[in-house]
Amino acid sequence: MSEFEQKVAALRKHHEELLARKNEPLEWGNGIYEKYKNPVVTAEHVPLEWKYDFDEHDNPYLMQRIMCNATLNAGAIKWQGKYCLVVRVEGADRKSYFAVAESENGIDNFRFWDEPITMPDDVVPATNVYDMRLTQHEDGWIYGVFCAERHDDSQPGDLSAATATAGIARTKDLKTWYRLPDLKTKSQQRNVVLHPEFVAGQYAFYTRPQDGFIDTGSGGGIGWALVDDITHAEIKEEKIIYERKYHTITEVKNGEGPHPIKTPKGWLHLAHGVRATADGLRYVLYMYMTALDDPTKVIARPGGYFLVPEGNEYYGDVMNVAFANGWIADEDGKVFIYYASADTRMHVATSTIDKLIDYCMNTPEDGYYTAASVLTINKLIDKNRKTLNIER
Ligand code: M1P
Repeated sequence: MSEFEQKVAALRKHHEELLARKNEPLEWGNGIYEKYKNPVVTAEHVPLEWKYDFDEHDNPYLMQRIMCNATLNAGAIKWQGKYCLVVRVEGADRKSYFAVAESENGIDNFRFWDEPITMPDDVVPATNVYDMRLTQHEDGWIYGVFCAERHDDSQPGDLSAATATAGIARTKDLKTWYRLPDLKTKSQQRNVVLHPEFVAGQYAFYTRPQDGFIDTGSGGGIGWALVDDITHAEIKEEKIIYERKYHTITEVKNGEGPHPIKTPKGWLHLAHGVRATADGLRYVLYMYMTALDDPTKVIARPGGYFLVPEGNEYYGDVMNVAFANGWIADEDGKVFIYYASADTRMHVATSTIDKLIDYCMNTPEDGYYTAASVLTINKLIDKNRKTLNIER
């Protein structure tokens, strides 16, 4: 074997060891979900053929020709019995693209399909696309709704000026995608999600109106809008269903995660909330529930965050960020929550429908004042005194 061939063999062995690595739940969580020891998809998981030129003549040093920066913010779907993530893969050139990684058990051994998704760009071309929410809609299509970013040409001197719009594509097999015109709205939009069912005979979207590319400004929170024609989707009226609030985890902004899961007790929602700190923005995940007969009516609003970056999850491209736009609910009630940490890598946390409903229904609401928080804690202490027969 030549030296080059030996290097290739060692590289492939190292890569295969990473892909085949078993994952284990971490001990001592919060009882609501279990986090796992290893991330499920990292930049190292990307197929070697996407990075290296294996022709010894052209690449004698076996260098990476196309480096990969991060794998994050994946949409998720159970597809033909496999747990599939449509991962936002970000290259060293800062461009994101979508690629499917699948696993048999949802917690380890994720492997990318041979090629990334070639998303048609036959509408107004976008500079960057990311954060796809997948929805198996009752109309029979699987939809991918994602952020399409373009330079804001109304500000020619500002190279950071951009616009965020919701791109829409659909597929029957996650391989061939058909692009539909972008969602037409009055404001910019990110974190737009398609509800899986028709509502009043129309397509329903969760939205996140925003004044600028980063700032939500007057955009009050997670919105909701109905659209009659998905092939020319236009939002005329939008109402806020989960508002931002002062001194909470959603003070700066919030956004719907994946589409909600239907349960006998209501729709289970996963979202992210953002607040400002001296060290920059902090992104955390939170949950809420809405009524089965009215997905805009909030029926459970557990206070505070549900999941935050911990330990190594803090570190990466954008520190202090937990973000989720994909989860999978199995027939047996197990739920796989896929979240990215620090805009860098993908993780899984597992729970069940019953536990998540219990969490939503029985976690005290935010009272919006310190005094209310202390009162809530004291109530629990008193209850425990009675339960445990402890004298005051
Ligand atoms: O960097 C954190 C996140 O920032 C944006 O989310 P939002 O629109 O809520 O601010 C997105 O760019 C997201 O991709 C990113 O993870």
